[in-house]
Amino acid sequence: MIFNEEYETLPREALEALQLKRLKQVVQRVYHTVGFYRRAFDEAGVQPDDIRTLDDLRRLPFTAKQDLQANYPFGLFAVPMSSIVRLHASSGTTGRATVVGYTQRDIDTWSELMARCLVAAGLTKNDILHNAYAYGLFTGGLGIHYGAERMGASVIPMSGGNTKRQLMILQDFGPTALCCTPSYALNLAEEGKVLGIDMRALRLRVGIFGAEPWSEKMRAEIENALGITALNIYGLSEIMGPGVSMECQEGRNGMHIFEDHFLVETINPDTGEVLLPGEKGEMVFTTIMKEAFPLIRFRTRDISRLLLEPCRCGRTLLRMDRITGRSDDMLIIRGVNVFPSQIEAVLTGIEGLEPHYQLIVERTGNLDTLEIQVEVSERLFSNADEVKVLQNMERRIVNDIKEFLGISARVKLVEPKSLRRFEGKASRVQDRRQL
Ligand code: DLL
Repeated sequence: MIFNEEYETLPREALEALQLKRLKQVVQRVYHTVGFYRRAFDEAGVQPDDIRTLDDLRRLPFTAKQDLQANYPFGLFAVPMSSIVRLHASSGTTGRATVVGYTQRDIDTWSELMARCLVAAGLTKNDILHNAYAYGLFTGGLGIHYGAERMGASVIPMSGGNTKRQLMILQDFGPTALCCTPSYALNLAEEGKVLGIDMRALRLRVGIFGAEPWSEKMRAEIENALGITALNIYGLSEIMGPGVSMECQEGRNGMHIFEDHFLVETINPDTGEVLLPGEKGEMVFTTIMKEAFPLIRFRTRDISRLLLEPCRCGRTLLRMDRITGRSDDMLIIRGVNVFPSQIEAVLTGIEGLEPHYQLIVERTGNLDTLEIQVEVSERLFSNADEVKVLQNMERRIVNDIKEFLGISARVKLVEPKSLRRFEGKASRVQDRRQL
């Protein structure tokens, strides 16, 4: 089934005509309402009237996450605050957080695109959807919730955490669809098994998983453990939240991008050069329908490629492959986006620590773990006959990391000068997860 038959199956020519019309409008609008874009376009020597074809998109400058941070919190909004009905933010409360706003029409659009995703996964009004994405500033919970209501499924607003309760609801309410991160799906399966629940015998038949990288191997594991079809959903707060692209149950290979709302380009992350369709690189999106927070050529830092073969589901929308990496150092730990620089900011704010640290990320069972190894200063170390001093310090770091970044870490204080030093670019992260 296709939620919006007309727009999801447009012939390429009609789609491109629509895209061009919408692109011209959004470029005019941001130029006249957002100081940042006016300056950026002027600097690049391009005016809204210069956009005559879709290829002219390339003449516009990129927008980076740093631009969002520099205009924190609302500086890039293209409408007055009175027109904003919802705010969300990407995870991380220090430095790197980005805030996004929606008008009522943006919420309606997002709900429709999420409804398209759920219908692409085979959901109908008769389905019950267990939504275990976190509700709150994170876009996952509410984004999926509104989409489910829009297409008419019964949504259970579980939110994240409390696995035992989740398992109880899964048994008692009999949901037919599950939304959460892929690692949490495996975690649910594992915990269920421990409690003696036959997870394959639940009514679940389909799962919609995303918000973190996963693999075909994980897909097979989840499908086997839960007896379901597992599909991939992609999105990011800046562009909208979940629902930028979604795998269909017929194709199960790559996610259809809602190109009537988002223009996609693939670029070489080092040079910014636009690559040919199908070549692997960094995905760049331009929103052509958003009112409150339009983004022109936003660099996602996500590495993927476009899949050009037509899909048997009948949608004409291009697909993108799984995300295979990032062109920056962002980590996603238990669904929370974390930059090493955010951890560094917390560590350097604590007296008695040296700016030498290592981050070790592993997956134990199905859960991500983060260990922070950090050197203590000579002074603290020589005063540290009392084990208590070091223990207190460790506890403080754990608390600060939890408070500022929302993630649980293990902290190991190490002797001064004991961690590896780097001659060139420091490589402070060891990501040992094998997905
Ligand atoms: O994770 C939105 C979302 C919610 C997507 C629920 C899917 C489901 P952010 O917190 O802003 O938004 O994080 C966005 O997560 O740039 C990718 O690096 C990563 N990501 C999202 N979906 C996938 C996926 C939400 N399917 C960042 N595969 C993005 C791999 C993904 N990585």
